[in-house]
Amino acid sequence: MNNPLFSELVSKFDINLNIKEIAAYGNGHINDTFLVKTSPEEAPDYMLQRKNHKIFKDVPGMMNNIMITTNHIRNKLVVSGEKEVDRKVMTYFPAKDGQMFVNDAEGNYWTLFLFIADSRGVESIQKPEQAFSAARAFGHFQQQLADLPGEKLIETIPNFHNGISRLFDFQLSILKDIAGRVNDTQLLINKIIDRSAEMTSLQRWLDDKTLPLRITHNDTKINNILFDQDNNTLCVIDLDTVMPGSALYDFGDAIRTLGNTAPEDEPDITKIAFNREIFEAFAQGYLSEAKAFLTSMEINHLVFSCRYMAWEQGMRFLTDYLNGDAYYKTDYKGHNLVRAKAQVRYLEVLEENKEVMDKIVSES
Ligand code: ADP
Ligand code: GN1
Ligand code: MG
Repeated sequence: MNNPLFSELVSKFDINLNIKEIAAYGNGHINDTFLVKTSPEEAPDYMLQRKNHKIFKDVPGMMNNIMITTNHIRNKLVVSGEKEVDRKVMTYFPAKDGQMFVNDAEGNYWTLFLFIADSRGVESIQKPEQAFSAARAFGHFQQQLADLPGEKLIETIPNFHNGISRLFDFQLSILKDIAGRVNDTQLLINKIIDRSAEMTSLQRWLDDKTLPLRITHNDTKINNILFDQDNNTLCVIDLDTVMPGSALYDFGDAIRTLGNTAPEDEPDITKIAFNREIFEAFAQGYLSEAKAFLTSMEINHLVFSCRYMAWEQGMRFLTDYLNGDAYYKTDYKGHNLVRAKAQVRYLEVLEENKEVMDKIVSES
């Protein structure tokens, strides 16, 4: 695909590129990502990404967050003598007008960043060693940001992981029932509501400061980390949701995809089981980095956080289904319902494995 519109957008960035080809890339649920291949062959490639401004309502603020975060990490990498800085942190490029994005005629926001060569994102992990290094990378990312004052960052999506406000939105979608889907999903709705008193406690602990607010990634799905060809982790990507949050969100969200033997949208829920080995490796890798700065309250709730994130995500998918599929990209009719059912089943699986998970964390 060599759409002249894309080339024109790229030309507005403050960088001279010899474009060979621009093609759609990746399978994120939110943004639209394109790989900009350049010539000669050995020249770096880039990614052109349309940020979803319906979801991220303040794209300039979000890009400011990303620049503060990446500059902070970059400085640390330079000071530590890292040789491959541009492979260990994302590099965004400014437009010719100095802004970190370019607007098109329809008011969309486009950004340009360096494509990290010889890297790959994965949708699932089979090897415990890979889970260990992914966990270390997420833990290390939190640690790199531990001394960055949180008030510098905006909330790119307000109340993103706030269980109380997510529950409110869910209840609103049930009341409105705009797509007429409540009747058929009542059982699933009940499973979520039944757990709400326990699950909303995470937000209450943040509100009363029993849990500390840190700078967290907030979207630690396994495909938001890049590996090299030898399965070493390179870089944490998809920084749109980096903002103040709980360390528990990042641990729990990673286990949401990693601890599950099936994909998050598995239609056959009998395939959903707990991947004990991967969980163990992840807990060990994460704690090898994070034990140094986590409070005992956080460590004691790592297992709870896995259930919390599955509950929250199941509720978010179901809310979107009830709202007529307005938020997540879907591949087929009913995709969000399949996702919601799979998350709730995974939540039950996590409940069944609570003791074994507690034991692993206490021994890690
Ligand atoms: P989304 O928010 O839609 O998930 P991402 O920012 O995660 O979008 O990008 C989509 C995919 O593009 C990622 O899963 C990853 O495979 C790839 N990707 C993103 N950033 C880079 C990068 N800097 N270098 C190489 N690949 C990348
Ligand atoms: C979205 O952008 P992506 O695909 O990495 C979502 C996450 C969800 C995830 C579920 C900004 O992540 O919160 O956990 O889908 N991102 C946003 O797969 O809502
Ligand atoms: Mg992503």
